[in-house]
Amino acid sequence: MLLAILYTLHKFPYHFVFCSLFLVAASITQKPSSVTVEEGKNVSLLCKATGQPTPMIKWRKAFSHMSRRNTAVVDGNLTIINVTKADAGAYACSAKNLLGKDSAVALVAVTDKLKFTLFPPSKVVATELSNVKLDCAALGEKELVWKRTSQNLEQNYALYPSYPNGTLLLKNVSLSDAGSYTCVAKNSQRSIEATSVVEVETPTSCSSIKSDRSGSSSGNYIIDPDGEGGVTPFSVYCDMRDKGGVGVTIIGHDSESRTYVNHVNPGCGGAGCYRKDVTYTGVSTAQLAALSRVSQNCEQFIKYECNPYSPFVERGYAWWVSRDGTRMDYWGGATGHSKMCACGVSNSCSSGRKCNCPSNQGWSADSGLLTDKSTLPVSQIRLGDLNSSSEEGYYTLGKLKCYGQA
Ligand SMILES: [Ca+2]
Ligand SMILES: [Ca+2]
Repeated sequence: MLLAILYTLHKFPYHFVFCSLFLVAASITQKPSSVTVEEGKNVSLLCKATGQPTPMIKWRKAFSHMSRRNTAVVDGNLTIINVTKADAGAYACSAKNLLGKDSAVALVAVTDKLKFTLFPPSKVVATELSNVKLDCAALGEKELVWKRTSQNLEQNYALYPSYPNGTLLLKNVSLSDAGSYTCVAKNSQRSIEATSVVEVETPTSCSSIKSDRSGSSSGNYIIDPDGEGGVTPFSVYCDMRDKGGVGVTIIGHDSESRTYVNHVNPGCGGAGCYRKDVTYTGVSTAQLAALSRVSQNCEQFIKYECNPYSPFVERGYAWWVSRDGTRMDYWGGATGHSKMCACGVSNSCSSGRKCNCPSNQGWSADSGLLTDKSTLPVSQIRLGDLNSSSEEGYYTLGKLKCYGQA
């Protein structure tokens, strides 16, 4: 009988055999697919076969022995648990019965366990216009992208790293760049995430701009000395070369030119009869006070040139008014000494007194820097008296300069 079957098999197509004898050679109906699997995970390779009699399914690994430690074959499917690099390779499934044999091969590639090797900082506080670098590196990743979540945007969107190692560079950040940035590392099966919250602040002064970005050039910038809330941000000129390049905030005003006063204009009598209010360009007193608080130093140049007959600070005929409205009875360079000018402090006045003005030797001048940042800037200049043809002078008030970080 068996001989007859074998003879028939040899001579006729299988379908004929199936039809006539219900015997069929083993044939694989589901071939295993090649897979990439992460180290530590489990993987199953499927293999199904038909045939009569029911084929036996066996697995083997090409070019090496299949580990018995972490593999199992159940219902013809091969499962490898807790995959290691050593499990990578080609796996062959073979189905066999007495009428024949069929086989199929699948490749198992093993990748490193997906994990971050470098996390981005969880929070970054950046000054406007500075660059923000968010580092991120992962092992076992197939792709690394950054996802942006902004308060102003409805949808997240992907940003590709600026550097091959996964670092995202945000250049010249503005307030709209504030938000969450999520580094997403993916392999073929899953992804992992790490998030950085970026806060963007307006710089507090030109010195803060310079310390954040040493290469900043002189020009107009927006600053907000007291940060969020409080006074509104305002525009200033930053001189990035003055004072050793520390970054000097400069505020101009409407009384910068050297101004002549005499008996015609203003032509007034009495101590401090002439008053000149000083208006700072586009800046409120509160904003100036905030700037002085965050600055290590503030200064303002002040000068008076007088003829021999004009009474001055020493006799209480001239003074300046602080930003909060207080009368200040000293002149530039005297750092608060009552009724004094710079030459009075150094004991070098031409008159031999506390100020050069007025001098019986002709025209003279008193000048110097006001440096008490708690009282600056000058809000008003008071001069007098100027009602006779012999009384005349010129006053000059410099821009407010603040520098250094308090
Ligand atoms: Ca503010
Ligand atoms: Ca007079």
